[in-house]
Amino acid sequence: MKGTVHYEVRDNIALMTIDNPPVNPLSSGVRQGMFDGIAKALADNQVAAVILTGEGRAFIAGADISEFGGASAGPGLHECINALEASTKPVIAAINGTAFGGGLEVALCCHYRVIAATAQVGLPEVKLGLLPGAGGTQRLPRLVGAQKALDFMLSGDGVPGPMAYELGIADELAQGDLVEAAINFANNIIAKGSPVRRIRDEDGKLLADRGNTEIFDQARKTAARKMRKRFAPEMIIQCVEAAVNLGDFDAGMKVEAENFSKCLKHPQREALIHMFFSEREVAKIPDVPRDTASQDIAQAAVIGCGTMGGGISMCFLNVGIPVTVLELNQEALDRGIGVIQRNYDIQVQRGRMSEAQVKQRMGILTGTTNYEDLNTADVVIEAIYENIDVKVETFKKMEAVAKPGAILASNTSGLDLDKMAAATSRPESVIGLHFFSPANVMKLLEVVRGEKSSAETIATSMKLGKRLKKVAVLSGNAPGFIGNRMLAGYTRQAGEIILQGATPYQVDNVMLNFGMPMGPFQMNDLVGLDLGWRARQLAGVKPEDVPITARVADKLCNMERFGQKTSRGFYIYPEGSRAGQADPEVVEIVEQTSAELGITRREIADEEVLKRCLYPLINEGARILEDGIAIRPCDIDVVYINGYGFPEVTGGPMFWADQQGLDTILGDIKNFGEEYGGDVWKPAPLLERLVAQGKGFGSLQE
Ligand code: 3H9
Repeated sequence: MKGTVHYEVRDNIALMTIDNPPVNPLSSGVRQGMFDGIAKALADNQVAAVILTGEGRAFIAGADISEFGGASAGPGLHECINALEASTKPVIAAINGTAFGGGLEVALCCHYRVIAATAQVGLPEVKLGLLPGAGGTQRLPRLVGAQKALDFMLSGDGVPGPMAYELGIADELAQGDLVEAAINFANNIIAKGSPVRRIRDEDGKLLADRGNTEIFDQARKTAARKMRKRFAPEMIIQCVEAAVNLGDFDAGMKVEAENFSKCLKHPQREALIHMFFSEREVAKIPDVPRDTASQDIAQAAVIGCGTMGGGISMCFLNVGIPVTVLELNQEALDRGIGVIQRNYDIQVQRGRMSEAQVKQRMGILTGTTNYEDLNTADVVIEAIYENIDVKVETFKKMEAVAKPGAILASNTSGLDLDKMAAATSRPESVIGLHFFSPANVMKLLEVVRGEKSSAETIATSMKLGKRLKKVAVLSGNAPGFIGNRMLAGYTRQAGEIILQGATPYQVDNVMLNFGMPMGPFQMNDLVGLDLGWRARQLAGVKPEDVPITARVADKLCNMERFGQKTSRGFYIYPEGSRAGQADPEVVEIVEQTSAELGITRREIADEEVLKRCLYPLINEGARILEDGIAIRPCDIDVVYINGYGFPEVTGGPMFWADQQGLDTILGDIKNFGEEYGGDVWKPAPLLERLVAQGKGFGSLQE
């Protein structure tokens, strides 16, 4: 059995301490320990009250997610919490740290809750494709009302101890030692002879909400907007509706159990739990053990204060790390710092930040035009434009001033890191830190290891990623790294499909329906069609040598339709709007381009569009694994979900591919190869091998 509960009696109080490191999930041993502990306390005449608390940084992190889908020993969670709630002696939860999911539900079964200011409570089940299935959907609305309970459960976000107290989730905010505060609280109850308080028996808040359908209509609208295509939110809303309308606790629990079971069986649940573990797995690097020494990053420097440099600087400022940002001249520096200030001001206007927080962040930002000023930074990141020669020169300048041992990093999105490392005499300190735009928003950080990057440099960079609140994934050094290398096939296919008969709007709609936040052409408009067009002009590429998949975009650029920035690209953007409208003129340009290329257009089914856009990702993903650029399939999934908007509910491209069946995908890839030819449809050897063995990508991680 996993985990345990320590039991001790202090005077007239039984103290039960959950011990299941690192975060005390409700594994079999914990459930057994709670079940036995409460029985023991009830049988002991000396005991007048029970306190339940957690060892270490968590109270209880929730149900043990790793037990889902398999058989588990010991009493069930419901048996345990029913025993706690039914106790005739008062049970007090002393919430010392994180009380999430089943953890908060256990606390809600206790008769009272005392919380530490540093603790956090939340019901994050929705993020795992689940609902609070241990009475949370029935007890929380009784405690705080349907509206607040829904906000809480649909966002899945935690709230700190003081807010939990304000909301009425906790009865006391502890000052000083938590267990002592809980003992005092218990003795007060005993002295007053207060009855045990069972939330299940309270219905005042529910009666106030009965008949108010507006709460649920609003919740459904919010869920449709913020959690598009998710199954669990509607299940949660139905449970709270049942709590409010049925009134009877056990009848509400029945609805909760039915809906929990539906969520548990849903493929989204499996995919989201795969993501939960994958985001933690990516931190594990076989040849860089967890105990590898790492450096403390107390100061950072960023070279370049354009879109990327400014965003990267904000990442550091947001977590309190002082930054020196360098630009070539004062004008560019002022402009860059002005943009950072404006971005923070917008946060204030939206109520997401206070003036004081902005002042604090701007107070630890220093601008310079002098490389010498970078000499105290523990990490120096270049974020200048993508040109290998300029980057090599920049690395020479960086190393000339950087202090010994400082990490020298490049934000390149695909250039050869080893060439930059070779320009320095300390290649062991060189690493790629590829942030995604907007850097202060996007969660992904691709950490690129060069041939000579030391274990210490890698360990420091991965830890830095976590500190910057990013999901850091290690990639090998090869063109495009993991993400952009895979993306190339996707965007090229989209370009080809429109020449063969689809419209850009059909392709975008197919990808939107799949769950992407935007389609490939909407993405092109956002990034700017002019980037590729200008690069081709600078390189002197003749019109006839422009890749056919870029021909339409180049024609649009010749008409000064660069995308969102000029209010016209593949779409038309009405004044101030980011929502584009389809444009018949673009369809004409596409059709005309097909004709020029001698391509006969035909109707292309949505299913073909989807397969042709997604399968190149999977085929290339297999090659990336084979080349050792990504460590595991789950690393690719984490990259695609956090950096490229791949829908989280699919579990990422490699997990999704396993769910579709690799044999079907390989068959389609071969068919597309026969029909369209090209390297993109040459099956990756790993894909063929896995199909021959009847295995999936997941088998590579077993
Ligand atoms: C639920 O409760 C359903 C019920 O309503 C109904 C049931 C009937 N189980 O994140 P960290 C592991 S659903 C198993 O790096 P942090 C994690 O994998 C659950 N393992 O630490 C990692 O392992 P490793 C609702 C878990 O301090 C290690 O613990 N609860 C669980 O950054 C450390 O984790 C949630 O959704 C778990 N529940 O963050 C909470 N939780 O070291 C999910 C963690 O081998 N957990 N592990 O890689 C979290 O949000 C964060 O882990 C937490 C700690 C905030 C608790």
